[in-house]
Amino acid sequence: MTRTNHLIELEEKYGAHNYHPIPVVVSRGLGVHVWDVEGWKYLDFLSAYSAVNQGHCHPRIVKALTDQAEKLTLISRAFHNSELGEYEKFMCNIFGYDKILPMNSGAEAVETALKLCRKWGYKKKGIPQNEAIIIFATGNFHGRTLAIISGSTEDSSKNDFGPYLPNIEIVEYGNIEALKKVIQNRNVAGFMIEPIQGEAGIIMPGEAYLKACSELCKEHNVLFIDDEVQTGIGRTGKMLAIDHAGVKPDILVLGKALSGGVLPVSAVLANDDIMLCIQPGEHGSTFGGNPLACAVATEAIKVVLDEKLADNANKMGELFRAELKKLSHPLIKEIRGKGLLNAIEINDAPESKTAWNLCLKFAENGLLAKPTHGNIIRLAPPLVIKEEEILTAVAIIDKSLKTFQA
Ligand code: IF1
Repeated sequence: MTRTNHLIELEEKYGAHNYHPIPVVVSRGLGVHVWDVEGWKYLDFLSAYSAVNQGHCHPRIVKALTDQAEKLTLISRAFHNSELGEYEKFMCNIFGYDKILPMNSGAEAVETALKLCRKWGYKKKGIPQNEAIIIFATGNFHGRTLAIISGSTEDSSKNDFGPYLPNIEIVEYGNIEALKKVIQNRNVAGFMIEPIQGEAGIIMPGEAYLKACSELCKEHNVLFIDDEVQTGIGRTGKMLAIDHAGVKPDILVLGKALSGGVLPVSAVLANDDIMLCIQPGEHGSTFGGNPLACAVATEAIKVVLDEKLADNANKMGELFRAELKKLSHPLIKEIRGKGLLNAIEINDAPESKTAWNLCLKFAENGLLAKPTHGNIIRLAPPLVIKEEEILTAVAIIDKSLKTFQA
């Protein structure tokens, strides 16, 4: 039995069955590459769902981690810590907000944003107690907690996990008229949106839509909550995907690449009139704002800025899509994306195994990717990728597609 099979069997036997991974067991990573336990090398075109934007084991981020790990990792928020204040100042300056609230996972930060939005709704907007409404979009993905899945429109995320949180309205993503109708209700406190829907299959509603949403929110005194957990930190060619639309969200949610994929670090940013609605004792977490996370996140963001990774994502993304479009294989229905958040939509039914089988072929040929919604393959390498590696990836995709012609 191979080492790969042995390790997969262990997971199967002792781990919960809440995932169905591509059968590759990864044990090492550096930059855009990872290696499996058999020693095979791959280009990582998932980047841990855009958490590893800075590349695997970035030496500067790893150094920040190990340096801080030797000093202090966690003290809790019962006391101050030497790293937190500087980190908070740094983040507020970079993203242009008065305050930051540090959390750990993306879902926790989204939950925090929902709670903050409700608090603001009651304290500032004057919504009657327990009547605040939050609007979500169809096809959204904001995480796995109960509040969040209450706003989901995906059966697989939702079914058999009820009862759900009340006072959630759903509007069609990309349809401004739908939002216009629902936002009339004076009890609406917030509108939660991904500027590009990742899990839904890289769905891009366009900058005019996002701008119009933000204006509608302003007009109706509703908070525009921007979930940039997947699209943020340079991924789409700007620091935030919403920057393409020139929109400033009322509440900004960050996660994933905020730590370069080194440990779970997330954050919610807002100005004082919103953030100060939450007072001591009303929200928090044991690990949020821990000194290890602060040191790592500061370095992770500095790497994105120093290495101009957003610019590189923009350039490499253009090249990647242009090269992919030249392949014109009958299995390619559409190539789309922004920066290095891209997708190939496969010309076959979502129920078909074609995209999955193609990803197995990619792996055999040295590239890791995974389908979403059956027939969409997300292609999102670390932002440190170089031209030559983009061309290698396209060659692998081409070679793999060709085996499907026969
Ligand atoms: C998994 C998907 C991607 C997110 C946005 C919040 C969160 C996520 C926009 C929550 C998380 C995940 C979770 C991960 C796979 C990944 C994913 F396919 F599930 F939908 F990226 F597309 N907002 N996205 O995309 O962040 O709590 O996970 O830190 O395996 O569930 P988290």
